[in-house]
Amino acid sequence: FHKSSQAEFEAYIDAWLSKVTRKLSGKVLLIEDTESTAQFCTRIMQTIGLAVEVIKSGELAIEALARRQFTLIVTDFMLAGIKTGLDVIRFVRALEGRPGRTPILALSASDNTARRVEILRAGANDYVQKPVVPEELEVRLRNLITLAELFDRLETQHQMVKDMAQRDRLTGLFNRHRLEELMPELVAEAHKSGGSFSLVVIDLDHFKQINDTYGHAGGDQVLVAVAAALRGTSRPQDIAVRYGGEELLLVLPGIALPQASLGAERLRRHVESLAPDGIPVTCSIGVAALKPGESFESLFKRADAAVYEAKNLGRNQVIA
Ligand code: GH3
Ligand code: MG
Ligand code: MG
Ligand code: MG
Ligand code: MG
Repeated sequence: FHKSSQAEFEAYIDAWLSKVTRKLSGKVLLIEDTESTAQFCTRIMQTIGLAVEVIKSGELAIEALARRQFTLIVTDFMLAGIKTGLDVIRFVRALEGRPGRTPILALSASDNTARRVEILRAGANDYVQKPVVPEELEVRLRNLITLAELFDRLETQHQMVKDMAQRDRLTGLFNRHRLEELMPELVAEAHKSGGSFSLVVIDLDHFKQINDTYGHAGGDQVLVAVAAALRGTSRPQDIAVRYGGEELLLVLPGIALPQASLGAERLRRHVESLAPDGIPVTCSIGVAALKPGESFESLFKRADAAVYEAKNLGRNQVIA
């Protein structure tokens, strides 16, 4: 094709384009110093839907790759300048770690097996022998992009699973497991900085009665509404947790006891005014602030004891 006439090439591309089933999308960085090869490969890649940026030297490619993300990298071995395609591959893989996110397709002019092995070992995912045959370039690009898409989807799902494992399904608040994961570091930080640190424990009043009167679904609605109220009053650095059935908790880094008590009282009044689905609900709240050297367990015991006291004093109140 390199030697055939432009008209023949156009006809070939047209015929081939009509056979391409799924167009790809994304931006390719093509690192190629030979003008004719660069143009040829660009044309093929654009035909299957890819945007292409051409860079002729390894030095400039490394500069671009340090600043920008590409869907895929296609690189020649010998380039304009001192750095080779191998240097570019090593740079990308050092930057991203292994296995890298960005697929790399190497172009090789020689049929030197040792060099191909070196390039693949450095982190290239595949290679195409020059002169480039359009169908081969297309199918190898397609495979690499499909794999990269699967990798992305896997990562998204992994993130979702991780997120689900640390949250309560009903309320979306963090669960007790996540609380236990977070507390040691946060408490140690508070001790180190000498900053304030408060804990608010909230227990819904007569919740069993709510369930008995309005059904389990009614009780669930109440929990969801109170959890939303909790989230609504908290800052980004606060940690709202569903600790148990109808026991919620708010960790307030940097907040001293008086301020935490005021916040708790505001929350208590807000819950009292909620009446989700017409269901009257109140809560009893215990507040405690971390003492020097105190463990989270000890802080929790004190806040929980305050809840117990609030219950004994008639419920729907804050004890600090
Ligand atoms: P008190 O004012 O002393 O706290 O009384 P209470 O009834 O709220 O406390 P108790 O601990 O006796 O009952 C808590 C109830 O919460 C019992 C349980 O069935 C209910 N519960 C726990 N988790 C859920 C849930 O996810 N949904 C619903 N609807 N109810 C729940
Ligand atoms: Mg070259
Ligand atoms: Mg109880
Ligand atoms: Mg209760
Ligand atoms: Mg309870």
